[in-house]
Amino acid sequence: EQGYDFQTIQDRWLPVWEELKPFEVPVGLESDKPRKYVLDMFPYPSGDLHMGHAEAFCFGDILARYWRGQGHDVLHPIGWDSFGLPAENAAIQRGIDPREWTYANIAQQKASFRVYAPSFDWSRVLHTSDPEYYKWNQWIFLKMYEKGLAYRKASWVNWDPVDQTVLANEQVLADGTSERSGAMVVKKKLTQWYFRITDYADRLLDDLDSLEGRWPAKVLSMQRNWIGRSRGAEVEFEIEGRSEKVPVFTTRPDTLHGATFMVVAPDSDLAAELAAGASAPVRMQFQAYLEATQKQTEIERQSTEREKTGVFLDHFAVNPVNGERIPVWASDYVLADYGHGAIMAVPAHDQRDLDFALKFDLPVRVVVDVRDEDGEPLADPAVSGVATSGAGVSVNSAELDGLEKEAAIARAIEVLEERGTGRATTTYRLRDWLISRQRYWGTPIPILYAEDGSMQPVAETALPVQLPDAAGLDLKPKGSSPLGAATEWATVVDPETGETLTRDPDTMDTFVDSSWYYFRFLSANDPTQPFDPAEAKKWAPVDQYVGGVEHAILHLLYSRFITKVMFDLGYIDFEEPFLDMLNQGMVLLDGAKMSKSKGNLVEFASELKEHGADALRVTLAFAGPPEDDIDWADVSVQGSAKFLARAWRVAHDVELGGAPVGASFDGGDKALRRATHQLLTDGPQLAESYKFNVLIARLMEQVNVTRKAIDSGCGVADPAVRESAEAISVILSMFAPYAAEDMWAMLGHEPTVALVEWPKADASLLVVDEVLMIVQVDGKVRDKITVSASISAEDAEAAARASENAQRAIGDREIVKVIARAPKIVSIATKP
Ligand code: ANZ
Repeated sequence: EQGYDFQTIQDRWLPVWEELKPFEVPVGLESDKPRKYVLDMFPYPSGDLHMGHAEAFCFGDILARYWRGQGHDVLHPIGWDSFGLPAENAAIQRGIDPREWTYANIAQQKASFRVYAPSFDWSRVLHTSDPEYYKWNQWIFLKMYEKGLAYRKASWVNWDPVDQTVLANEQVLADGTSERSGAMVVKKKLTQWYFRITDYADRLLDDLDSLEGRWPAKVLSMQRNWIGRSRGAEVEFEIEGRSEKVPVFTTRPDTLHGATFMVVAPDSDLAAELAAGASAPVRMQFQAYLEATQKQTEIERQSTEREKTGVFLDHFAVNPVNGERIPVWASDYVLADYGHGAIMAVPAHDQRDLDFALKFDLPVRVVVDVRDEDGEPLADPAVSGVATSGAGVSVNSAELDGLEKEAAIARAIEVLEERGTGRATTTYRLRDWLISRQRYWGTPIPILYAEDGSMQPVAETALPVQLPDAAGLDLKPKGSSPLGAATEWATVVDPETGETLTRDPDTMDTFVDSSWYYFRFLSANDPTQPFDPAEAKKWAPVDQYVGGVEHAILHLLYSRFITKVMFDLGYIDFEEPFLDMLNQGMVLLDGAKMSKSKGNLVEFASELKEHGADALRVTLAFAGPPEDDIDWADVSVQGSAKFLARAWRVAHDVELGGAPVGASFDGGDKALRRATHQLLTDGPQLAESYKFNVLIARLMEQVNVTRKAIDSGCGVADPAVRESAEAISVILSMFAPYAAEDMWAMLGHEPTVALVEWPKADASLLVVDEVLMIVQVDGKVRDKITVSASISAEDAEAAARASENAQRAIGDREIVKVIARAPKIVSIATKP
């Protein structure tokens, strides 16, 4: 008989589980059990699984297994986010087909998962690069197009000059470089497809309230800031010589009387139009300035450190509240795609405007009397160089004079509305979602163009528009999609009209793929629809989502958006896709992020081989709260293995000499039973608040008390030992499925322990039947002694009299009276 050996145990149970398929939940399952949908953010097949995957999938699996143990049907699917640039770039570098590269990596990750053994339902596997999947991306696109939620527009985009592709704002790092290639991002004008996510800005913002306390606070605030709702007013300015009025967005309509010039974004259409009507030298100056602006990142443009620059556009606007002529400038601190791309500048009360006014010698007029805490007026901004941007009372502002900020804003809006020159409005930082990518390895956009440029959607019955073979295509980035060169693919003859049509050559942003994959899992193999609404009613939304905080903004925002679109289309009856979310920390080494380039990579595959799946999982879960980073240099996988061996030994001892399977636990050792039932009582609360490390510590304690009971207590034959061993096996299966299964078998049960419900905690066993009794001598507490809760008055008195501390306090005085209030207190009175 040999001892605990992870390899033997893995080899024993893996084939059994693969035969049993215990985690498959059939589509159409009818069951009275409550349900949970537990989902891990699906992996990107960039190579083999790494330690980050090991950690994230460990936590997701703990929760999936926990809910099964609580008697739930659990849907815990897995798939691959298998389209995207890295596959394509790697393929270009190695001269192989991105498809081959991708599916080889998927196969490798599947093989690693097989041994690591997360409790996935393998019957619902999906890969977003399969036509059976991306067909439905195209279907969603067509639905969005029908609803006016997908549209095309020409705009300045962030362009990665190395990867030769468009980047979302979020992919441009704070230093202006591309998150993908590290190159400085430039601006380029392109006509592309957008999803109208801005139509959903209010709902996306307001519905975050329902996730309060369920999503990490940090993620909620990142989502809120990203949407960036700003309430204010839209004010229309007339520009001399132009028939159309120009609207500006301001949060401070109360400062309108202090607007002494107007600034437009150099890269806006308005700036180009105004410059076109200016003198030749102004036109040239403007052109040069525009080019300089386009080299700046949005962050540089908004920096308050940079000296202000600009060009006077040779035009004047008219301030609608006082008829004053004010000059119109172009400056890069005004952004083209925020508000209306033009502002009314109020230098006295806005620092950017003041910096600009002082640089170009423009007038500064105070219209708000702002004071310090002592009630003293602040220094004149024109002199101090510091704008007074705080709240105060309006001055020099006609009908607003004497009003406090909020009242003044409200009154200013009323006045604007009365005169028809402005109105209350709300602006958002959120931009529409640019989904066109000029790359090969993605979902083709299902749109056809006629020779006259008009477009028509591909018929739903003609989906999927399949990606052509990569063979013969030059995938190297060159600013237009490689698909355009696939002439045979790109050219379509309309069967009805005989007209020659051309396919849109772009592919979709891969965030489209991941924005709805949690729906596809519900009907992963259904060729007739993206998902079955009846299945969604059963399982969705996702109860528990687990993944990295790096997806705090985009993926979650897009998923929330698509969910709301599905709701509006009538396919589902809920509006938020993910109810509870756990963001795991990172796995570090010596305090640093692991990476190949730094040479500090701990390879998941080699760790798995050396220590086995169970020890790795226990180590990851025991290292600390799951939200915290784990430093692999600080953990002890050996320690985890030792704990597993100790736990396993307990079951092994019961197998050899314990109470028989099915034996009644009544009458078993009380102290051990109490420990077991305390663990069963506390476990759920710990698991549901993600305190996996604490739960493992409790399991360790339980193994220790059980070992003591066997070796120097009630002995292995006591039924309480079997009860404890079974509880350990069931709870341990959340963390260490192999060891737990082996224990369960040694305890005489059939596989699999993963589907066994936790034993019910018996509250009556928790009643503590020992208490601390106080012993007083002449009114002073002299001792506290442990006695049975049901001790009699006589026994209590005897115990008190026997106390050494009490005897010392009594000395040689005579005891005159003893009052015993068992089991709480015994008071002894003496005669001095
Ligand atoms: C006049 C004014 C007076 C302003 C004042 C502020 C203080 P948030 O809060 O971020 O929404 N603004 C408007 N559109 C802009 C653009 N495209 N690029 C750069 N700045 C723009 O900021 C709104 C304020 O930012 C607006 O209110 C406008 O300046 C400026 F004492 O209007 B304000």
